[in-house]
Amino acid sequence: MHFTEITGELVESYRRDGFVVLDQALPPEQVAALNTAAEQLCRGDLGTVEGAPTIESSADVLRQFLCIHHPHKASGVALAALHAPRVVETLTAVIGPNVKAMQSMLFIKAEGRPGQAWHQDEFFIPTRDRSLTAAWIALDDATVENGCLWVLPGSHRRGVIYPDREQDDLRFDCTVEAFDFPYSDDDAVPVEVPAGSAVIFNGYLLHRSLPNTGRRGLRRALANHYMSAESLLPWHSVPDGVHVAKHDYRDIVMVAGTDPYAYKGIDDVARPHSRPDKDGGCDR
Ligand SMILES: O=C(O)CCC(=O)C(=O)O
Repeated sequence: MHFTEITGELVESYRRDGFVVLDQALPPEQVAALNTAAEQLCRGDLGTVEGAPTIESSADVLRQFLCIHHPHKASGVALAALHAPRVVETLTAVIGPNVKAMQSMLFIKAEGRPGQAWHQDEFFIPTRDRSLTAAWIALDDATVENGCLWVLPGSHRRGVIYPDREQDDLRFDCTVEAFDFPYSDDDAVPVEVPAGSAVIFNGYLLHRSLPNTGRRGLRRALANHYMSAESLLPWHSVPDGVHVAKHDYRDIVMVAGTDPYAYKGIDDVARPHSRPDKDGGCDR
């Protein structure tokens, strides 16, 4: 459901469906500034983007990227977007008073570029209290044609992480796909949103996107990830039992309330990097 106000009904809808749309989450000027930053990042004007493709034509530089991870590490505009007031207000309503961010992803997705197969974000970013929440902000109008998000409403409610496997479906990039869940593609609903609106969704919600099949045009979006500041984040850690349980990823940005682990300090380890798609091979 779409909301313009942060109400009890929004929270109820989020708990039931696992997602809500917050309309006009960002003003048009901020969307325009983010699109300028996207161009600067792709051109290399904001520093190195690891794994960036070799630029073949400076006119079409954006089209050569599918997604840049951690743009907030290079762009002040992307960093400011983590704090977007209406998004943060929604996050505190659905997560709690203390909220931290640990990741941003800037999708460029030009015509012909692939989507992401069914997945749950908590599979990749495992919080300890299931509080992972995405704010996926459309920077262009997102439509079925240009590859908007699709969701399986209510699929977060079991609190189960479904199995994942490699896939070679050309509609999707290199990311693994979730499978063996009790839903079919017929249960999926597209989430078409205008530029500036945010899809706020639960880390256990099954979602995917399809390729941009538009004739010409980008489908840009900024996906920011947040969680409760009370939970440790055993992310990017070596899987060796006890140490995983204690590990706490600290390259975070507090966006609301207080950080109970402030005494640990903040790390600065994440760097902007380009996500491979099948055009460039899936080696990581
Ligand atoms: O923007 C897209 O095409 C996919 C985004 C997505 O799957 C995600 O943010 O987890």
